[in-house]
Amino acid sequence: MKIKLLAAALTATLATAAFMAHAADPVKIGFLVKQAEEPWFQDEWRFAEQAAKEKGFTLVKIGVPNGEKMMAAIDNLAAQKAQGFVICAPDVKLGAAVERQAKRQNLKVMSVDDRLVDGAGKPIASIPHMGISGYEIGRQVGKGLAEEMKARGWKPEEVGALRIAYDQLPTAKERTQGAVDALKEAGFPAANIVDAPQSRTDTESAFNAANIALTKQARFKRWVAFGLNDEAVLGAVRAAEGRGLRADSMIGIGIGGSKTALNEFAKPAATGFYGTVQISPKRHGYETSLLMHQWITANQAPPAVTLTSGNLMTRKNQAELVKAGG
Ligand code: FCA
Repeated sequence: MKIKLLAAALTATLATAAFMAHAADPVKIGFLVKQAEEPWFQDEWRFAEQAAKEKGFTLVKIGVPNGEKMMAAIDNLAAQKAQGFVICAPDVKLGAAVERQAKRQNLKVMSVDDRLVDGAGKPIASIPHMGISGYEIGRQVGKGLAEEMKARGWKPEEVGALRIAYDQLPTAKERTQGAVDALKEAGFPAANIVDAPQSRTDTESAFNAANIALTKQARFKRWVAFGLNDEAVLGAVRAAEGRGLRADSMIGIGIGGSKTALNEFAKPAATGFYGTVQISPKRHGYETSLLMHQWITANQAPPAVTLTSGNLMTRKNQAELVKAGG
C-alpha cells in the first residue's frame, strides 16, 4: 500500500514537473495574413495583439502575399520556437502545403477568413477554421441593395448590378452568390447582373474590372455594386465616378466595415459607397488567438468551424456599430 501511494505521489510530481516545464516555455503564436496592407487585416492583428496582452503570449505578425513568403514564414515561426499559428493564406489551394509544413515543424494551425482546401478543392476538415457566413452575409448585401433601390424609386429593369467577382476563392463566390440570390428574390432581373472579374482582391483590381464592365454596359445609367469586400465595392464606386455616376446613380454595399468603409462614410458628402455589412475583426483576431492559446496551453483544440455574422452599416448607424464592434 505504502509503495503504491509513494508511486502515485511520484507520478503526480513528475506530471506536474512536466507540465510546468511545458508551461514555462513562453507561448508564441504566429498570425499570418495574405494582405497586411488591408484595413481588415490590420484590425485583425490589432485584436490579436489585445489577446496577446491579456494572456501574456508573444504574437508574431507576418504578411504572406504569396506561397513562397508563406512557407518561409512558417519555417521562421518554427525557428523562433512558436507553438502555433493562425493563417489567412494567399491562396486557399495551398491548404495541403500549409498542413504538411505545420506538421513537419510541430506547429498547431488554424485558418481564419479563407478556409483552406485540399488538392481536390475540398475544405480541409482537420484544420480548425473561423470565417464569415459568406452566403448569408451576401444575402444581407443583396437585400440592402434592393431596399435602397426601392426607397429611391428606381425601376429594377433600368438598373445594372455590378458583381465584382473573385470566384476562385470559395468565400468570395458564396458572398456574391448570396447577393445575386437576394436581388433576384426581390424581383431584380437576372439579365441586368453584370460580372466583373477582378485579378486580386484589392481596390485597384476591382477598379480595373469595373471600368471594363461599365464601358461595355453603358446603356445603364443607374447601378448597384457588390463584391467580396469593401475594397471591391470601393473600386466599383471609383470607376463609376470616373464615368460621372455619383452617389445619386450608384448604390454600392461592401463587406467589412473597417477603415476602407469608414473613410468613405467620413467624407462630408455621400459617395456611391452607400453601405457595408460590418463583420467582426474582433472575433476573427482576438477570438482565434485565444483559441490558439487554449490549444497550446491546455491542449484543447478549437471548434472545427466557426462562422460569424454581420450587420448592415450605413452612414446613419455607423457610429453606433463602430462602438459596438470595439
Ligand atoms: C477575405 C477577404 C477579406 C475579408 C475577409 C473576412 O479574406 O479577402 O477582405 O473580407 O475575407
